[in-house]
Amino acid sequence: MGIGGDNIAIQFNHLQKDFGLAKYLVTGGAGFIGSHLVSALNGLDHQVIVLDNLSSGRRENIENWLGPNTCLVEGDIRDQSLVENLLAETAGAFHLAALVSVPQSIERPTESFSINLEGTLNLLEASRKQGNKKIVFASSAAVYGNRHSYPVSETMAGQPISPYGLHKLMCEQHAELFANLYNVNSVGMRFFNVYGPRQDPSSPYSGVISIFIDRLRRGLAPTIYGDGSQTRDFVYVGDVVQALIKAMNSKKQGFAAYNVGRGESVTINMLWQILCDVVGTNLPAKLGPAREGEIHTSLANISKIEAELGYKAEITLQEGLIKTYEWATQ
Ligand code: UD2
Repeated sequence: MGIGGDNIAIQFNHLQKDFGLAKYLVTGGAGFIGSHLVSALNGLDHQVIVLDNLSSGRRENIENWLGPNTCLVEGDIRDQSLVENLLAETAGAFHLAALVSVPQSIERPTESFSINLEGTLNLLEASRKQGNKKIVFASSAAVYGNRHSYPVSETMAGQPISPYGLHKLMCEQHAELFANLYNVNSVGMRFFNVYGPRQDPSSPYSGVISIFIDRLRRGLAPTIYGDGSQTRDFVYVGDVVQALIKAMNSKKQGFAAYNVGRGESVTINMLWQILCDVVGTNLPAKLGPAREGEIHTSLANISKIEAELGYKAEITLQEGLIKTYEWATQ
């Protein structure tokens, strides 16, 4: 698989207006979503400092952009003085470094607390000390938990059912408190199921699309957990990058949370069928036991982010699957 994804930067040239040229900190910038953001920021002529401990991120993901405008600092988001020093050099931070897996957070709840919550607090605190630099951070659909009605809207109270969801909700609550007490402006981006080129399929916790595409490449049947009737709202990584940049660009004061999805619900059975159609195969999937602690339904109401940030999910699931499959097989 190649690095790919340069076309994503081209997609964002229209965002240059009003954004101004600046230097940004991107934590988790060598990871899947972070590396696409770094590419887009480079395409917009911004300077970027990437902070990544390379635990799941990879240097190769951003190799193409390292140079005079972009540097990689290997370090931990929990290192307060490092975070403060790096934020001091920038106009604001995109905070994507996290322990991102729901099942892993169930196995290692204290580690999730430490990385996801303490890491975010470090940045909020650094911002407070430095005259309130804007923080746009990755939150999650996991803050909602299982609900009785869908789609979910930002006005619904959080009812997380995993440590990961709880810790992301606590990040948002701290961010709101920092806005009220210290005027730190921040935005929590509630990512739904993000997919696209460079998503690593190698762990059992990897995103389902990366795993399914990997199986297809190797002519192997995937395992669908449960009966496959569970649904997800899949959003292409390019659309997520658009949302992140628009959030940084927004003039809104205080704290805001936004759903970042497509607003479309797809069952895992349908997802496999669409992928088989894209590839032109007819491989039946195996069924395995349902995963513990996971939500059954996920669907975002995206009217708030559309109205307030001008976000539009541009890439259909089929288009995104084609792009991702092409990248995986190049
Ligand atoms: C996603 C996010 C997670 C969190 C959560 C919020 C990813 C990788 N994870 O978790 O960080 O934000 O949403 O709700 O995006 N599945 C299979 N077979 C496989 C792998 C997965 O059937 O080989 C199913 C799985 O049981 C689930 C669905 O596919 O129903 C999506 O799984 P996932 O791991 O891609 O993402 P999810 O929704 O658990």
